[in-house]
Amino acid sequence: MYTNLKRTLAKECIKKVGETIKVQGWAKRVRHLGNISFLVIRERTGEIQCVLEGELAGFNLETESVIEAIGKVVSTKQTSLGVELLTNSVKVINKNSLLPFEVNKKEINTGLENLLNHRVLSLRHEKVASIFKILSTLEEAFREYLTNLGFTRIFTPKIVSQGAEGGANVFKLNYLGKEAFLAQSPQFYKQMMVASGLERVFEIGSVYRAEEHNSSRHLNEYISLDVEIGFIDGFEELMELETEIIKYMFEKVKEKNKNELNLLGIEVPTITEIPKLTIHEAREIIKTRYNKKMPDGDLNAEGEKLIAKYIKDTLGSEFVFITKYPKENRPMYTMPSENGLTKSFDLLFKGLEITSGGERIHEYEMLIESIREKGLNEECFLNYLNTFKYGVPPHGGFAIGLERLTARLLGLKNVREASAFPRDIHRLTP
Ligand code: AMO
Repeated sequence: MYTNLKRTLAKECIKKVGETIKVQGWAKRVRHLGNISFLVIRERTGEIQCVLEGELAGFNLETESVIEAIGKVVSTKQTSLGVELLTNSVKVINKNSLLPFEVNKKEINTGLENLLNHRVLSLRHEKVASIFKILSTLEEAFREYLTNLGFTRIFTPKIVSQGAEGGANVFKLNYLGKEAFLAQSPQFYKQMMVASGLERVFEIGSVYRAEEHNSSRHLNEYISLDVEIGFIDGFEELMELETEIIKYMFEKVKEKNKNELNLLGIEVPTITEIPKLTIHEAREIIKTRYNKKMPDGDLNAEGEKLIAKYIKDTLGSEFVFITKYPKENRPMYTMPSENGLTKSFDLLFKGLEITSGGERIHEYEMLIESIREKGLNEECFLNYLNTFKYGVPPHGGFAIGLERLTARLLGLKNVREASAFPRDIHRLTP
């Protein structure tokens, strides 16, 4: 009799009072109270309570089984939807077997490794799923903001002949008998696309870093939100643009993810202006205030936390730009400035670097010199270098680590929590 009924989603039930509908989802919980039982079905738009009476009250099943119920929608004050289903029939579409941990309690009571080992199941928990709904909004807002400004979205190769960022953390692979690498960053290609005449480009894509250490901040594969712009007036312009992008991303999360933010108990910071310190100033503050020695020309993880605390205490900001790193601490493509420094910056959010960026060298001879100064072989960069023979405008850009941004915003202790299927020093599955 009901076989032709289309599925109704939980969020639509309120409009169907008095009608017979079909709902489908996962069985979250069944409570038996004598000759009446309450079955809660969870799906992507919410939860619907099904009232089972008479013979149906004895209905039993494993929670998390896939289930379908048909019945009449009635108003009630007992559920957050304001309705429940007086159930006529209920059937198990696909049975669940034993769960490795409970996903329907307020908190998941298991460690991160177990949670990642059983990722599909842990994502059934509302709080865990909320992380990825918010991450999705951040990505969408980034794309939307730049598209509205006339940027072109680009897609560049992830199999490359040369690492762009230098250092040892590059994955080698066998490319049909030739040595190749997984891209550490779309750096060279985004610059080449600016030079092509597109001028303003962005890319959202996976990048790969062979990180050998086990840390709460590093993934071996992460999503890089990359921006590159031609005809800039100076590297300050890049920080202004990034501030506006992050403001927009946060506003969108506030607007679209009220439920998720509520569940996670997160208040999204309101950004006005982001303070700036040179790396020299930041190091001085850490030395005089906290008596800590930092690595040359840089901050370590402890330094990033201390400077974030200082900025929060003195200026009330969760963000700070650290600028003008020495040449030795930045890649060969970075535009130098006075006294051996560079036109570069990092952005810290709640004590963690979420962005690097800066102005790039756009003159061929200067770039060759910079490559040589780093002790690198220009022969390895021929294709990239050739671009600079054809008239490249002053340009610059930056990259935001999407998982790091999400993890900081949501107060997650480990960046792996913001990656659905993280790749880390030990993990290649699921
Ligand atoms: P950088 O190497 O600093 O710069 O990376 C930019 C941002 O990417 C994120 N990130 C990571 N996230 C998770 N796990 C990792 N192992 C990891 N490594 C980096 C961080 C970091 O700030 N080409 C330049 C960017 C540019 O100048 O445009 C680059 O890739 O959030």
